[in-house]
Amino acid sequence: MSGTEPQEENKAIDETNDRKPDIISRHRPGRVVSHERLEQQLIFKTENSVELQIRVHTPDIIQLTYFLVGDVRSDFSYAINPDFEPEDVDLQFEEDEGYFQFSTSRVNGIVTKKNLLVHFFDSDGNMLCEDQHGFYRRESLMKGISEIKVTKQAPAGDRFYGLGDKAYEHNLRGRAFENWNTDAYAYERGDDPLYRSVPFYAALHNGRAYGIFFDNTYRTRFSFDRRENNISSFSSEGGVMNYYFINGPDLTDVTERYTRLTGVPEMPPMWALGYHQCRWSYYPESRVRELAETFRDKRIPCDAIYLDIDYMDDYRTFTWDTELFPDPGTMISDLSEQGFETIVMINPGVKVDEDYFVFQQGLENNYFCTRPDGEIVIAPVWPSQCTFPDFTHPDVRDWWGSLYEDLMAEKNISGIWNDMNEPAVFEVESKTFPNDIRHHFDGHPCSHKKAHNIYGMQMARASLDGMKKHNPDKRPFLLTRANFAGGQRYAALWTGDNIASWDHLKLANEQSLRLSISGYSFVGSDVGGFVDKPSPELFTRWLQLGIFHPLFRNHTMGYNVDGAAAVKKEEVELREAQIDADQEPWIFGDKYTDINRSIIELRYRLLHYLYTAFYKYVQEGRPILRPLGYYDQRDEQAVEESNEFLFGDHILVAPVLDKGQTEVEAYFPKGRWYDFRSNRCYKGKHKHTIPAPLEEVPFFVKEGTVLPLREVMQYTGERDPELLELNAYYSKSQVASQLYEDAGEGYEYRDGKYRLTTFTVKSSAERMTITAEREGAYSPPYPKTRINIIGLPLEPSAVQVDGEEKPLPEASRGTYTLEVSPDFQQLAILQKK
Ligand code: MIG
Repeated sequence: MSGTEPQEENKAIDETNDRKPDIISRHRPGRVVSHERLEQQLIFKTENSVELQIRVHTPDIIQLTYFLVGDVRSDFSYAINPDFEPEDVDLQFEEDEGYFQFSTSRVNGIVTKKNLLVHFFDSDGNMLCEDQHGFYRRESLMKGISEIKVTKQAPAGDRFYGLGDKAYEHNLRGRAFENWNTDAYAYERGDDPLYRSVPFYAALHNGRAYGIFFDNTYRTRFSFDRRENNISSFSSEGGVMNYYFINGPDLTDVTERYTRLTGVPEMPPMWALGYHQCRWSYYPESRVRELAETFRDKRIPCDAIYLDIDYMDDYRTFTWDTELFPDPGTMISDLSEQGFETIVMINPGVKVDEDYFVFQQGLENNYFCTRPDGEIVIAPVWPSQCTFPDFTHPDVRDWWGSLYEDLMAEKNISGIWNDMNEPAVFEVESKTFPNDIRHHFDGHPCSHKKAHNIYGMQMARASLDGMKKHNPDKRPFLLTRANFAGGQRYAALWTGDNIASWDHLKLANEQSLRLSISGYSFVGSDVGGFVDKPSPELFTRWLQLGIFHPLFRNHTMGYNVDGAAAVKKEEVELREAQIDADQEPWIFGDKYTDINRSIIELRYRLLHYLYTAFYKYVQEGRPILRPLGYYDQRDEQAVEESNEFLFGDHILVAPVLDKGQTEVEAYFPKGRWYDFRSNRCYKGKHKHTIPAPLEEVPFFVKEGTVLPLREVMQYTGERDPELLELNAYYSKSQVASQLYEDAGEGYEYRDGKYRLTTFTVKSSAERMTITAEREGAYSPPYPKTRINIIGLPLEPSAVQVDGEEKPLPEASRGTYTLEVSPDFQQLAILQKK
């Protein structure tokens, strides 16, 4: 009810009922009666006891917290990156007639004296974000806080992006959304909430962007002009109104600053960016081995194979079904010799079974979640009756981490997949825990209302810590389903139980882009769709999209149709049932197998580029995937475009997302873009019709880019590459691009064993030059570098590499190819005099 609440007296008695069932109080700030400044903090108090604290963390990041008497005052946050360091800011503060004014070098703010409204402007005085009614809170004696809320102006034309995982178009305007982690099996477009909560959005107002991060773990609601009254709001069912205003002016700046505040993961192992094969479920062992061999026989690159729930002994987490997998250690090491990493599922529900060590340990140490009166909560999930570790307790996380010892240290597992950690509960309408369950919350005890949305995140944290502890030299790969803002520090995400439909293909892209601009770049969808079986065409198009998503995993629910529990049938019968539901890249016949192979190979060609984009994400919080509006927010057509996207800083992807489509009407944003296939160059700020036959992937490289290409291998670590290939695309203006390399595994890069190359392409009427500046102590294994010079408008007479004249190569279809040393510093190609 944005902005429609009547201004009521505090502590009004609810008079609609004679029996006075409850005492309701509503609070809106009145007149400011005092103010105080403490270094980078400003404190305002109103006549009716509302207190606003403004803390300036950097010139662009400003935190606002509202308190009332009796509130728990704590800075504790799971979301904020523990390594985030506020800066010394030159904060100006002044009192004026009707308001107070504060400013950093980049943002101005005012606080009104009459009613504590807060408005933000950029340093040139342009309005960015204005409170409408500002802060509001409603509570009652019987129920406590039921709503805390801030309402802001959402002028016509303002657009809203982000919010983590919403199966919705980019611009969120016109709708309200909720954050409450939910097992959303077979969700459809528009369904809300989904598996994870990221109470962060970015807004675009008059070409300038700002962001709001509402750091509150309760069920939160965001409304973006839902009632067409030009008002936006964010609210929660409890806790404290505590939010961050994040300045732009570019949308990408907002994501980067938010990501700096909430953190990034470490560099993944290179193999984790390869192709992953999953299904529910591959078993028994012979089937897994057959799968691995088929990949190698058919020469389809693959780096990882997953074991879904059926590998466990009756769904007991941290156990093996020894009939299906008599010797997992040997199987895993054999797979690893063939170049496959094994990833296994671990769920939070612990089977109630007095003979089961995980249950016993949890019970003995009081590690399980309890109700207010102390009884352990028991609820049905896969193993039937389960108890649930309270991952918000540091001891419980340590213990959970210790359970990974056998998998990590003994069996040399490479990755873990945490599922069902919303937490999901079967058979109840809420699909999750009751609200009254107690949590430790790292020393700030609370109910499930507060801990629900971070439960999965804390499980992921415990898993990651355990993985690292028990195999410290190996980079961990962790995938989680539920998560919360900041959880990108711990795990990659997939978009959950999607459906093999064309609309879901589009959604997979929208969701991955949205997650990426919300701080989670390590994302992807179940390629091919989880529910139902894709047509060969849909599958191929999905692979073509998937090669641009950082997590590239094919997954399907297989023969577990209608969500029924997997029934372990006789082996023969089982295989028959499975075949019908197969979704491996070779099951659609030879024609498609060849196409699918070449698509996956293309992903392997792009791995250096993706790895470098990942490095930038880790260094700067730079999102790997961005909608076009995040590339040029001043370009209306780019802002309106919903399917095309930027993959890293230099590749534009125009995916095919419709059935039967063989062309794309692609909008090219500013700059000039080379078609990777034909090297044809397209002018930006225009629409072009692009050929897109089924076997081709239309994508475009920005002029001036030096695009690194890796050798195709059957898995990323198959051998040391012989060659680094570089496609250098001509540009009139000076353009820089980078290549980040390290061992792709282990931590030596932290001791300087990495190599960051900055390529600069420059051109004039006389020459095109490519310079390479390098830092770091890593020497890449390849002895050769091959440069393909593309798009050259000159008629060249000579080539110089590091000052030495080289024979001019023959051009092939306009491309000049040269071999140079991997340490070359400058290459110049000269115009004929
Ligand atoms: O209730 O482990 O989203 O990827 O294959 C279903 C079986 C449980 C849900 C996951 C899905 C996984 C499936 N799991």
